[in-house]
Amino acid sequence: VESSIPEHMREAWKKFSPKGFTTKDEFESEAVKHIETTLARSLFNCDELAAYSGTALAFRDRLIIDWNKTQQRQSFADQKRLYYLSLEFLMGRALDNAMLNVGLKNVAKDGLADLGFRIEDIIAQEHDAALGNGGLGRLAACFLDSMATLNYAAWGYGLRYRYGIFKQEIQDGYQVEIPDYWLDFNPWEFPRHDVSVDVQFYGWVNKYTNDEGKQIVSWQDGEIVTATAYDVPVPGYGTPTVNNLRLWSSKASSGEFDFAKFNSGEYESAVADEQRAETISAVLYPNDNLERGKELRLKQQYFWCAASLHDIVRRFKKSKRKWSEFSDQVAIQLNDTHPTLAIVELQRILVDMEGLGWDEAWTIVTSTFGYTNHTVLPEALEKWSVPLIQNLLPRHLQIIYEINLQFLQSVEKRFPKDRDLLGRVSIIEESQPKMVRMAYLAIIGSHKVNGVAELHSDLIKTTIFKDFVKVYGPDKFTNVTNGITPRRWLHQANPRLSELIASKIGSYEFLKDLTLLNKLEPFVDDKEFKKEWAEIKYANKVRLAQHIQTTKGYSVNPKALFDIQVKRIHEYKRQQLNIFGVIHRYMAIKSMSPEERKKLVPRVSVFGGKAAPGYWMAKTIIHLINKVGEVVNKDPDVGDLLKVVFLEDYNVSKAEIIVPASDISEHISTAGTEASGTSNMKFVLNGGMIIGTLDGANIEITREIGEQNIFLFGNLSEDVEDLRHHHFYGDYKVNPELVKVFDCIKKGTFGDEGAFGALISGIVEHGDYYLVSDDFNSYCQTQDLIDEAYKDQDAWVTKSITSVARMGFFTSDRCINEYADTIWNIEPLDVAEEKEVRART
Ligand code: GL2
Repeated sequence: VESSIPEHMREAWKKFSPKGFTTKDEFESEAVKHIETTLARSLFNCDELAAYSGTALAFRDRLIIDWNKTQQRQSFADQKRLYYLSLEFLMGRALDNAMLNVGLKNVAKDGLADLGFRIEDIIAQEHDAALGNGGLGRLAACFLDSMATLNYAAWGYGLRYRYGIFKQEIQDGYQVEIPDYWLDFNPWEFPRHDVSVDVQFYGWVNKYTNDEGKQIVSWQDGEIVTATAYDVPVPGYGTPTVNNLRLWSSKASSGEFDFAKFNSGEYESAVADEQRAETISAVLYPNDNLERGKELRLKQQYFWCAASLHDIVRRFKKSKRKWSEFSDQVAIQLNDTHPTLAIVELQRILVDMEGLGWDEAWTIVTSTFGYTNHTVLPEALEKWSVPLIQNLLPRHLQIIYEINLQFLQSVEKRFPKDRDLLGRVSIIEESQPKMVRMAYLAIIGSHKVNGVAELHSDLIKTTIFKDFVKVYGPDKFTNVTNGITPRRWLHQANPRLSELIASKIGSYEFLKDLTLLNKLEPFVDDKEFKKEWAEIKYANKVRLAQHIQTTKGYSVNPKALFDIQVKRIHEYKRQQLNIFGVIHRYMAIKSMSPEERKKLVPRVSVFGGKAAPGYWMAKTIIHLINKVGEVVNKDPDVGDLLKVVFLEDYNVSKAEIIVPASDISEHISTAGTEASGTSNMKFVLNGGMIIGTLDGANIEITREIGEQNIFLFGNLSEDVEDLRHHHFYGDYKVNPELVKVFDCIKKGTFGDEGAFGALISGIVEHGDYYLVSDDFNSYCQTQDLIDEAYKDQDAWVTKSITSVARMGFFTSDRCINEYADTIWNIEPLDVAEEKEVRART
């Protein structure tokens, strides 16, 4: 690594290079300096937003110092790096996280108090960075946190959307989408105008033999769009490592913004070109577990893959190593199939641009990539039409066909008698039009394929990728069960619980080694400890009740059992099962005598989550929940016994308030449909119980915390197929209790019954694909068991503590170490020396 500053002048640099604040006074001085100079505000017009900005800029400076050093250290170390390619990074807010990770939150708290502000109010000023839909995007954010905390040299690569996931409002019970323009003031990104890549689209392929007799392939003409890098620092917890998340933004290339056009009076068309280019990174597609095959989405994917790959290759070439060493220096993980074109792009770079032979290049490619599958739902498996790719990426289509040809030839050789196999594993689906199956391309181009929970990883081997297990053998397929970062999801979201745990087990080390939570088990009978544990849960419920009061305008009783289901709204996640259960409960309460009602456990049913704007059934579910709430919440027969709350605009920062406040949370997907789920882990880690099906990571949570500490119900995944078959061909009858619920809806109890017709007919007439009726009985019975269990608060708290003590496995640190060992083959960097230097200065 070379420096542009001559040796003898470096002393001046060293003398003046900033150290970053550590004391309260230093923090105040930095914050005030930023408020007065960077923001040009004064003591007389400093509102909370300005105070947030000043605080964020002060912390940003602090992070940058460590960030620069980390990047230098990683360059010097010259070790293998991991690149995590994800179209989604659901980061949430950065300030609180930065404060906790550098260990200076209390300093900031006291400093802000001196300046006249409450730290909570300042933190709340920040706009969420909501560049993701749900679990998949949040997983990527947790992974970045763990990679930095564990000192891995790892970068994230994504898109800098101008609009993140839409904001949700509820109007008259319906979801309304509002654009999320989040970049007004974002102190956490650094535009790198000097780091850009020109990305090509359309055009045609010219193949010819040059004078030396070599086959040359060149992709010509078309349209060029420039990718500009925006870097976001990712601090680790309790370590000097600050990694980099690089997000690409699109703009017309200077060549493209055609000055000739401009001068000849075609101003409008020149500006239109410019806008067309900017459109590529303009908006996050708001679908979760659904692919729609839109050209702009394909453009996004290629734009981001091409920019990232060229950036990675550029960095590798600086090292002057041989190409054969590429995969010793570079590991690339594909977060779902969205970045699959990266495989094709690397092959293109190596063969067309760097002149490597096909086989040599392909060996490099396949030893570089790993692919994570996140779903078995057929509607979510990406396929792109051949004509679309042909038009947008003509050279890539040729390469895909060549990859497929070579692959199929090798399969044919090994399985000469199995003719059907070739059609089944072909990357090209012989439909009208032909389609490219991206998951197949991802498998063929990677050295490892992993699922995200044990059941899911088994299912992909026996269902959607069965034939590939035959071709490659089982070892190519592996499991890495998802995890969550305990820094954000315990320490930041639930500081009092984190403090109580630390006081019991002697330190905050558990935030870096979550298995240390098991030291809590000896205290399950400690009266004082249990009392404090219960008090903290109660305080968190009071906090959520206040949030409900301010956002919804009515009060709920914090002593009631809080039953929470927050996640994307999806038929397979079965919020409809939950709300039908709520109606069932409502009808039961209505039919009870006052004496009977006195024995009931009061309940607050909380829902939250966004529906994809085009997902009409999911929107109908939201509508029903809101209409049930309107009726139940003002029914004098019910009073405090049941409240139904739909919280608008569920996002990461709201989750930080909601998750610590649950008594019970619901993870009730049809068995075999939820690949993992990660909010289940967050709720249990915060001392909540869960009601769930034997699906995704619920199964492993059960194994870890014990069957007596979880409320399981419903059919098993191995029975789902038969049940579905029976719905169509057997003497299928809808559960009679559920029929009563439907009758109640049809009577117009919750307003216009026609509005909910499709929800009912989906179950009664169209085969009940998600098995709501099959699971309804066992769901309701389990809810009754929960009521009973909740009456014994002492036993409940015991379950809560025991469960938390056994949650060590579900940290994302464990995931990242597993990926590092079994897929990426990377080692953490030693930062001991750096830590010492920090401690001394
Ligand atoms: C998902 C799965 O649905 C979810 O179960 C899993 O926890 C996450 C992370 O692995 O991935 N797959 C997917 O397409 N989305 C998810 O949240 N959107």
